[in-house]
Amino acid sequence: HPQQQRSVGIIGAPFSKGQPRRGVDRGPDAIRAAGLLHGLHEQGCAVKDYGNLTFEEPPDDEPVGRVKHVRAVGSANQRLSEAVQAVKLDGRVSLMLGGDHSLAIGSIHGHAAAVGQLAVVWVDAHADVNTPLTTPTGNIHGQSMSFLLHELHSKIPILPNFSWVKPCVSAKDLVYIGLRDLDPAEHYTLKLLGVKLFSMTEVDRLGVARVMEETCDYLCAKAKKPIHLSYDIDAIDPAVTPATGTPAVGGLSYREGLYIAEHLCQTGLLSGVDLVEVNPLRGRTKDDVRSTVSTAVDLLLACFGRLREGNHPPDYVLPEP
Ligand code: 4U7
Ligand code: MN
Ligand code: MN
Ligand code: MN
Repeated sequence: HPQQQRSVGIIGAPFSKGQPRRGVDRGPDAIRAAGLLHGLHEQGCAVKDYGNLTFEEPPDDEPVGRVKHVRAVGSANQRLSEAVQAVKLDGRVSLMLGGDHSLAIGSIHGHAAAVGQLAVVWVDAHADVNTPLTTPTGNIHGQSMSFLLHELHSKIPILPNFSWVKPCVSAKDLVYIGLRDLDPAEHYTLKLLGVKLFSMTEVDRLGVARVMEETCDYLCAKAKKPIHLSYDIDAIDPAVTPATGTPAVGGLSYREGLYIAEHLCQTGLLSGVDLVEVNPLRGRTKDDVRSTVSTAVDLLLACFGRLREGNHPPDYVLPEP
């Protein structure tokens, strides 16, 4: 495969109110500071950085039932959805740097609003499919997919600042990879809807190469829909990426994580990417943070064409003596 010129639009989303720990809002700047743009340029991507979004703090954002910061999460995601739509209308692959994983609501909503039906690949230790009525924690970063799935529409209560959210993903167009920490209601839901999933058990059984082959066969069975990749850094083992809010032992290796990104890039169908839950204030040491952030950058470079076998520009010629 000759490498094609990829056009990327970066949106920073320094938002943390989908979960309780401070610091995840520093993810976008940490990932930029670790050389993301330089790396993308170097591998021949046309990059436009749309900068960081700013978010309002709605007054009196009291919990609604168990759910925390509903109004802030709702309005932040509405902004993000519009920003993603603008990137797609500019003809670029949208790259959303989080921020917590509640941001997938706006990112996927905006992506679908711009391009139509999507295939979603959700790489995460967690399924993030609690509804506002099943959430054990009240944190919306554990509920994002429930707002997006057509099949769960009737289970979602009316929430302030969420009226703009319309479900846009069918259960058959969703694949999970890396799962290992699900709540009972989430497991019930995924079985009820027949969602395709490759938990860490399947990664162990099949190996990552077969997981990716089966993922793409499954998603491309009928039509080649644009792919939205939502990558939670906690999918990777916390030995490699400890600086995250909800680490879970027994995760993907660095190599498995990269393979997923390389394979999805090679489909030529990647149209939107999220990289979320990098929290530079977590982790015990500076090296913990460095390793987490540089892994995030490596995953993203792989999403946009970097191969471990090496790359060269399409017009490369050997110098004549
Ligand atoms: B992340 C949890 F209860 N399931 O709902 C919840 F264990 O975006 C965790 O994947 C969610 O990091 C983790 O709060 C959300 C919990
Ligand atoms: Mn997540
Ligand atoms: Mn997670
Ligand atoms: Mn997490």
